[in-house]
Amino acid sequence: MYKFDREAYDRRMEWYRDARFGMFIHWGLYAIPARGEWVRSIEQIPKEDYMKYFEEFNPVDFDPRKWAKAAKEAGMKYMVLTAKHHDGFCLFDSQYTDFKSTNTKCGRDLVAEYVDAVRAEGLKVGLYFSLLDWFHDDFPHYGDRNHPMRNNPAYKNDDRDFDRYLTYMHNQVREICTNYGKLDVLWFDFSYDTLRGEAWKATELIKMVRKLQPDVIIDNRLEVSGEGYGSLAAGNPTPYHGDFVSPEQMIPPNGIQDVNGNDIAWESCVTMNNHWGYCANDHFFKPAPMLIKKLVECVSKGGNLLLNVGPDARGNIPEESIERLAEIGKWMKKNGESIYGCGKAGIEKPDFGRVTRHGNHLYFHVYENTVGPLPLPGVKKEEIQAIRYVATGAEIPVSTSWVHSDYPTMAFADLGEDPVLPDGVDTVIDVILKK
Ligand code: H79
Repeated sequence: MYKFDREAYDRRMEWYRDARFGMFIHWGLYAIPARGEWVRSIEQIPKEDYMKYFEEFNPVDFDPRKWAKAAKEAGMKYMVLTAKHHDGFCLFDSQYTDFKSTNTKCGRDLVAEYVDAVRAEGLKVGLYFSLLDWFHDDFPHYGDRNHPMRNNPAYKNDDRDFDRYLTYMHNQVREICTNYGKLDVLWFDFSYDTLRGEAWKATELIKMVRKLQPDVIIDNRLEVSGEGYGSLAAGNPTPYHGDFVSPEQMIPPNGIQDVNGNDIAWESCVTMNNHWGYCANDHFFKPAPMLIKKLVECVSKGGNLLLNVGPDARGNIPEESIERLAEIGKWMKKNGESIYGCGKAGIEKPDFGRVTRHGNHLYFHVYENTVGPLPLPGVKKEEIQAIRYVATGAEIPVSTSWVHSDYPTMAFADLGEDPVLPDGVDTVIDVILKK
């Protein structure tokens, strides 16, 4: 019988809850076709044809120190790199396959260089590992709804040995948990149809992972895909429940609660444009102020944001992403206090923006000017010790204006003439409550 160890859980989750902001990196052979990481499946490309990217792969600009610096400068506290995505190509030197970066022109163990670089910048190290493997002959082909060969009867599943695939998959997980030092996050992706939980021999897998990496934080996708909450939320935790819920390309409207109504840990993974892997023709990047608002939204709902970049075939993070990371970083330097270690405010969301909280500090993110003094819903005048701008520490008076004499208990802040631009994220105020 599995028993959920709340104490061990809270201990290993502490840094992760405080961090709030991480970088996701989708990178592999698919950077060469440059149509996203699902290209082999979407275009139903046979293995032989996909091999041309393996022959070509040579990321001459690969420099994970640059990636880690960009993440750190953006105010991110952890990074998660696709050690292997669904196409099965390994960025690490696996002894169980030839389909790996060390066998390409580049000849390097890219995961090894990555983990060193991330640690050198003082960030937490995460690896993504795909449960699907479209390269492995024993993974379901024909009839599997995600597989590139799903419609081709020449790839019937009859003589496949899925157990052999599981041995392979478990062996590779052992490798990444053994050969790259202490891992902070392990991001499995993903379960679907009958392929979930014990179909992956998940109890055995997790037992091994926990033995090798006792404190690693694991997502919930050994039992669900992006839309599911998993067994921890359902109140009947399996041994492989994972440590956080992993909504994909969405921010949960009210955060995420378990069956008892208690808030639980989650992390939204979100792309900057509309693809995870590098996509040459996707220039629709969310503007930096929008990304900052998404981060604030996650924190105000008690979650993390894992923001993705997709480096190109040479190993460079796209210029659009670099620009946005820098702009976010500028904001984080000034206002990070309202993000790190913060969570739900526990008060109603105001019309003009959002609120995060750390202890007796309520951080009001003011996205647009109010007409008249700024209402602080849920805050009484007599509770306030002081109000300060987060960026400068400058004092903000509690309003004494007659215009809100109808609100004897709710406090208002007097921002005076300070203009907030319609797209603004630069007005963050700290309402310090008396202890
Ligand atoms: O690694 C990223 C994705 O490749 C993987 N998880 C994130 C973190 C993933 N995203 N979605 N899915 C897995 C589920 C499958 C979605 C699909 Fe589709 C819808 C596959 C085919 C249609 C999205 C749209 C992917 C290709 C087109």
